[in-house]
Amino acid sequence: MRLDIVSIFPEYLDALNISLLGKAQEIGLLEIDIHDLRDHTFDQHKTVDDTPYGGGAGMVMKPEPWALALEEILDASPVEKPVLIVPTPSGEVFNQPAASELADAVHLVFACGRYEGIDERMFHWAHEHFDVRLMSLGDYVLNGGEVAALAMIEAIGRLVPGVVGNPESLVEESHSDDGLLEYPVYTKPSMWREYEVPEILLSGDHAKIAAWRKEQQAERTRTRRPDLWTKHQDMA
Ligand code: 6GU
Repeated sequence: MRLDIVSIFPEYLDALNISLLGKAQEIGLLEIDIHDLRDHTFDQHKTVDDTPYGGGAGMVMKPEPWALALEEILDASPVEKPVLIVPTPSGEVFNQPAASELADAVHLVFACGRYEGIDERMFHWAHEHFDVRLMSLGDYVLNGGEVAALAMIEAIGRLVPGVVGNPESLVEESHSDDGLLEYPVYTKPSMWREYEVPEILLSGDHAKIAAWRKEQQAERTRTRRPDLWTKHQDMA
């Protein structure tokens, strides 16, 4: 999978070079390129924003540097119409099904905006060249799209075949198919600071252990995420 990210703070994306995604790049499963939006400006101050028409607080990102940066990426794209993800709190919710769908893409481009957003005309232009997806991590506000892009890229990247060494670790996890949260896990020692591991996990009875874990998942989901619990019950 190929990923291009455009930002005025390219250093934010340095984290993509460590751990699992860093390794995935080394072995050629992911090709990630970071682009500095300011490289597509021509004035002394590398201006990327201006005051909003109609007034109001904050600054708006100018459309031209975005179009130039994205055109350069389009020219090198392996596909006709890449996916353009624009992280924004006013987008559709990014969740595990979205990550799973996007993990099938050949080329993803992230446009990380700052300030009060990007001039709306950039989106009209972008729709002609990209499959544009405005996506939000949830109902809270970050200062810009960089941290959100990091989160989305990690969620998507780990679903690309080969990125996670043991594909079984993708199966039994929160927000996977059954819609339940993960069960609690324990490791050695069996007694730690007077806290014991639940006896059933030491029993060797795999059917009982599986049943106990399911109960734990149900109880956790019911108490922590009543919204998911309702959905899970509707599924059954
Ligand atoms: Cl995707 N971007 C920003 N700026 N804030 C957010 C977000 C995204 N998701 C939640 N809050």
